[in-house]
Amino acid sequence: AQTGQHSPARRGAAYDSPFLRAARREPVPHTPVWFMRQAGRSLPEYLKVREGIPMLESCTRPELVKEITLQPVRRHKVDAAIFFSDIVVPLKAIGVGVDIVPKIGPVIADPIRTFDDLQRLRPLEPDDMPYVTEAVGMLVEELGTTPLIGFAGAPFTLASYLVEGGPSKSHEQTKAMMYGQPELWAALVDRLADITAAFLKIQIEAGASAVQLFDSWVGALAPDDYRRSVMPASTKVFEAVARYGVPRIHFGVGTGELLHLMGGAGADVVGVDWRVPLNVAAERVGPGKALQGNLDPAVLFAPTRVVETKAREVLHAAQALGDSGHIFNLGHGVMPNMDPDALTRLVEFVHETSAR
Ligand code: 1CP
Repeated sequence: AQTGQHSPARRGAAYDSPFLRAARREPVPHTPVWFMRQAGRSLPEYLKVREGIPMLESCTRPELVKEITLQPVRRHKVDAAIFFSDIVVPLKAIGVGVDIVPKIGPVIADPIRTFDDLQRLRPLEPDDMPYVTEAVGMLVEELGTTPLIGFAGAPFTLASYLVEGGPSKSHEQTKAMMYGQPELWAALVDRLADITAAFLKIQIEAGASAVQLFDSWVGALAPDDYRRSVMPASTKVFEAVARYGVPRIHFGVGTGELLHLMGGAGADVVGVDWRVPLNVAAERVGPGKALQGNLDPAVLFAPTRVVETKAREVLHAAQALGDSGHIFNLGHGVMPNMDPDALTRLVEFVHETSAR
């Protein structure tokens, strides 16, 4: 009975786009490129439409979400759009007290520290976020052959915000729970896996043709701890969306030592930060997976010829993958003070240099 919903990507207008072809490791006319955090504060047109509207509220307004998601596609001619939302939107949708504070990031009113606190993490239902279904539907219609990437925060990264109460560099409370109360930790990340899987499903059912699971801060862990304490929950997320047949991308920062395990959790495409050259990453991840990355975002602050030299190095290292299987991106997100014109030029350069 589910067959009709199994593979929207197969039927979608974006199915043969360079981005989706590369994710499936099929031949491409040029290396596709998009940027993590391509929408947002680097764009004057974003700052204009967001004026006076708090971040989390903006995520609940479909017309606004559509406009912001399309802005970088129009401006930079990137090969994919990423849905404008945030990793904490599903938490807000189930009633967790969370706000996004300017210049700080997500702040949690009452951090999760005990088994009792877990009761606040109830399952996420599609009816909790009708605005997501509506915005994705409108976007897919408008984007035509350009794919829309849905996304979510992975259990570890969400747990870090929930346990710490906000952004953290050391993740000390999070690790204290993981090491000191393994049963509580396992229950926490398992609940988060269900919420994350539900958020991804809502986006896929509405028409997203790929998904990216952001485990931005998991590079803080050693491989054995990742394998024991994080991988089961991330695997659960990937398995929950496997039946849709849309490419699943997995990314984190500082994950050089974890790339093999992150691929093993069930990703079709492994995102790589700038610390590991793509030819080395290809060896670590092993055959059968595409790679995404990995120009150091800070390079964009250097002169154009330097950006081009470094971008060429990334394309060259990606040749280790063979003819396809590379999606060009930065090694982490676009920074708010980046010159958007430098990004537009980079897209053009990657397209021209990689044209087959
Ligand atoms: O008012 C604003 O403009 C706030 C800035 C902002 C924006 C534009 C936040 C707060 N979130 C977002 C949107 C967002 N968040 C997107 C869509 C935009 C796009 O990519 O084009 C995405 C994919 C995210 C995902 C996200 N949020 C991640 C994972 C990606 C990554 O960069 O590693 C993380 C860790 C967050 C948390 C978060 N939300 C906002 C900030 C500033 C942060 C990071 C805070 C921290 O350092 O811990």
